[in-house]
Amino acid sequence: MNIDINCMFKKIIEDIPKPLKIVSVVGSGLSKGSGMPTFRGKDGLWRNYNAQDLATLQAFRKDPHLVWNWYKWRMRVLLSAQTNAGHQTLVKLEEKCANLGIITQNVDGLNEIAGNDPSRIVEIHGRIRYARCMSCDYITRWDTEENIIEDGPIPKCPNCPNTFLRPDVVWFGEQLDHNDLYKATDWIDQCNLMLVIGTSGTVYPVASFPQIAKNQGKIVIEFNIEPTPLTSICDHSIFGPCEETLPKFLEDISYLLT
Ligand code: BV8
Ligand code: ZN
Repeated sequence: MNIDINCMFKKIIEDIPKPLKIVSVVGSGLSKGSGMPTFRGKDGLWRNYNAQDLATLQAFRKDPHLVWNWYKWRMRVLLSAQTNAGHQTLVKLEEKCANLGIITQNVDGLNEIAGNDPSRIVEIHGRIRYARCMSCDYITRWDTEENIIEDGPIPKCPNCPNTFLRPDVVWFGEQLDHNDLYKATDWIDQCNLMLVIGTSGTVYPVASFPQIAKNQGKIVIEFNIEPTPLTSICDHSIFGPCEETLPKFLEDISYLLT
């Protein structure tokens, strides 16, 4: 993959105040290289259901078995997934003291598994490996082999009789965690460079983060395989699979890193 980092891009990077303080806004495209399905691409479909129609409290209430089967399918894919060079690049940025934080829409936990400091990751749409009760504050890991068998039992709360647990994620129509939002917006305020990686820029409020960074005069660089609604906002877009473009980007800016 020959990514010609043109002189305009080099100028953009060189004009950023040093040391680089990078906040990364991440979507399912970062984990695509690890075999995880994206949400909206053709692989986002499961049994011909649209992910968006399953990731709601209404869908869960209507058919908890169907929604749990979807999560069990994703968990089975995830249990055999490895982190990819895109994840590892974000770890290297942290090792070079350039990573302020990662705001990820992904629920797969792969940034922490790759080696990023959990305190530098906001899983703003939740965590697929955990399940929580809808009546009390019970929460537990559920990603065990027996729990991910399709059409198997749905995890139940030990404290609340006959109460199903739900995946510990934020569904459409649900509020994001205020602490997560606070931490994410604080990193945007502090950063001098935002990387927007593998996201279609269609889910709010995360899709508004690049515009917020631009309004604050920050540099925003997009990594995607194709243009998105965010492309016109970004100072630069590097097109290609991010598991290839991110390592090349790190190579090209390494002279700027401590
Ligand atoms: C909320 C967890 C208050 C579950 C998910 C305005 C303001 C606020 C809210 C709204 C608003 N307008 C509408 C809303 C409501 C809604 C929303 O945004 N709807 C959209 C569809 C219009 N937002 C909410 O409900 C949020 N809650 O704001 O509360 C509120 C409530 C109600 C009404 C108003 C306000 C909660 C949203 C969270 C939903 N939960 N996931 C789970 O995972 O099971 S969202 C889901 O989408 C995933 O988290 C996913 O990560 C995320 C975003 O999608 P992407 O990551 O971008 O993935 P996608 O497939 O779309 O794109 C992949 C991209 O990667 C593509 O661009 C592709 O080209 C690229 N790619 C592919 N391969 C590669 C690659 N790039 C690089 N390299 C590759 N190799
Ligand atoms: Zn309970």
